[in-house]
Amino acid sequence: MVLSGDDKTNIKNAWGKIGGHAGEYGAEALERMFVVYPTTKTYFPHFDVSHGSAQVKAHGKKVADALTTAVGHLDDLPGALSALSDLHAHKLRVDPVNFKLLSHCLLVTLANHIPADFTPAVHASLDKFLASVSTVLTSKYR
Ligand code: HNI
Repeated sequence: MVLSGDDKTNIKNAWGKIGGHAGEYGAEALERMFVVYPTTKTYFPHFDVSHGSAQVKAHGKKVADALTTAVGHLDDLPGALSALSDLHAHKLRVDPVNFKLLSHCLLVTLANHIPADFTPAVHASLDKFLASVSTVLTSKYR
């Protein structure tokens, strides 16, 4: 998956629109994932996944911060996400299909919050971005 110059511009612009809401949106995406795809909860047996959970809010912020880091390193996602890649592959062992589910929920969340900016072209660029991040986070499985 190669991000074009236009993709990079679209991704940075869209992320810029999120401003200080990244953590909140990350938590909303997680909540959507847990509600819509309940099997994803099996990775979080130690979490309170109910609506408004402080754990989900805190984890949403972590995920969003990692994505912010990724947006800042679009030319070197493997380098920027190396430690997270080790964690997801070697320790957490999250099945790669789940990354598509979270990515979808992130897109739905963004579409709801920045509808005017969520054009088809921006949607496509964000989809490529999340697919690229997911590829990196699942690249050390084998
Ligand atoms: Ni993920 C921990 C980022 C997808 C299950 N995950 C993290 C952390 C970050 C993170 C950041 C915290 C690391 C730390 O504490 O050092 N995860 C991301 C990103 C994506 C992603 C950017 C994809 C866009 N993770 C997923 C998916 C699942 C998942 C799809 C499973 C459905 N992640 C976890 C689990 C933890 C985790 C489980 C540990 C949580 C905890 O605190 O115990």
